Amino acid sequence: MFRKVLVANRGEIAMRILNACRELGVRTVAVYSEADRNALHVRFADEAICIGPPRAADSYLNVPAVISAAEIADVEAIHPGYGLLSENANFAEVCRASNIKFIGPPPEITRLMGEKEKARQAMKKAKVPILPGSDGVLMTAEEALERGQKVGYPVILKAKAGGGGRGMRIVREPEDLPNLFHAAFTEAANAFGNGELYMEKFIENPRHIEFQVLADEHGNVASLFERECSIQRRHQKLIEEAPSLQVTPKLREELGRMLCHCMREIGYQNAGTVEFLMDAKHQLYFIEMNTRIQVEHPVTEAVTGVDIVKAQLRIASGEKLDAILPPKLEMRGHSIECRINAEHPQKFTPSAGQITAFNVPGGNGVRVDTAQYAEGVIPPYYDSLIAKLITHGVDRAEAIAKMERALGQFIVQGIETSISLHQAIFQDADFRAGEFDTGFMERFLAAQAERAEAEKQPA
Ligand code: MV4
Repeated sequence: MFRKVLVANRGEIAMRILNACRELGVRTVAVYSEADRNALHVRFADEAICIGPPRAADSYLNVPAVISAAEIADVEAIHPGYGLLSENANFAEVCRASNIKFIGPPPEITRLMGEKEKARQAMKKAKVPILPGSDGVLMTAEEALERGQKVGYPVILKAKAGGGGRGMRIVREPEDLPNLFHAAFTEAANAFGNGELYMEKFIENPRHIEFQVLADEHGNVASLFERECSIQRRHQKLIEEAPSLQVTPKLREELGRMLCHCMREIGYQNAGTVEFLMDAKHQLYFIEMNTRIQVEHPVTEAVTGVDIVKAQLRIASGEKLDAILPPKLEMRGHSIECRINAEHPQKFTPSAGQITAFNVPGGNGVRVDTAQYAEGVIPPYYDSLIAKLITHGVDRAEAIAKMERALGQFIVQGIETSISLHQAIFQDADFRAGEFDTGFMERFLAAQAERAEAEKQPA
């Protein structure tokens, strides 16, 4: 195991990684921006180094600053967490050149998966189902029209360098394609410095289901099964759960086997998440792969009993999966996660500032991952996630009951949070029945707004 690791992140995930290191007997180094001087990850690391001004671009994303801190502190490895530098292949390359182990896959894999159309073709080659679409990027609108004719409308244009929804356009009629092609190209070129597009058949209101994989550096791969992530708004997930009610034991087994084979073929290493869309016929189609630890990893930890962050550290230090994982991986019970954001519960505008009261729920089957505390301050510079509330029950009904109980005991004053939004979602009959897709939040919010309007003006 490593002697000393630098955590190149902040907030709850920095605390999560520090905790894993501490339990493994690994010394830790935090890095922080000037806005995070009083942050918990600074307090609980063995050492902490300020790497720059508040804006992430000037600190947490500043590769020379992070690498300098790693060299000064003499660490053996860097854990990037999620977001920030976690899927930056150039950063992973600089780590390699500096003789620092990047805790994640090799840069070549990160680069492959970052080029969404190449990832698609790699998965296709390994016999993982993909949606009908283009083979490679589409250079012109004419080429896209030709391909659209073959695929059949509606289709979706996606940015090769994209992900997370930017640079995407749904095309319902061939007449609309030329304009939408140019709009998507321009948006992608501005956002990613690369406008190249590819095409897929468009699935109306799909479910979003992802598989967690772990791969060691000796060619062994394991599937830690799936997570259901359809409750999202504008590509920001709000609630995740494991298992998915839509995935049968047979499908779980088949896809897990397929992914293990595929990841071995690609040479994948460390933790990864393979994202799928599920259509109305319950078919799963690969859309993209995330080469990092994910926000929602705790629901998988709850149902499998595997500490995924510790597994990442052990894999990166050369251990084999059979030494890390139990002999037989199984899912036990049901787990749900609510992302608690510092934002207005209906308008979704960010809410930075000073916390004045903070009560965190606990008890059997309740986990809270947070780096916030009473009298803490939420700086305006970073993402709005302030806590993750995770419950684990013998079944989904118990996980829901624990969540409702815990949401009622989660008190955050001084700023606005999404706690009341979660409470409303947990009242929803379709949500409770497990009947939802990626269109759920839009319908839910429209119905909520309509009810609020009706209350204002009684007929
Ligand atoms: C799609 C799709 C329908 N058909 N691709 C949005 C983010 C990006 N990761 C992929 N996304 C989608 N790709 C095809 N061929 C619908 C979405 C989509 C979506 C996907 C997952 C979770 C939430 C979503 C919300 C809207 C659209």
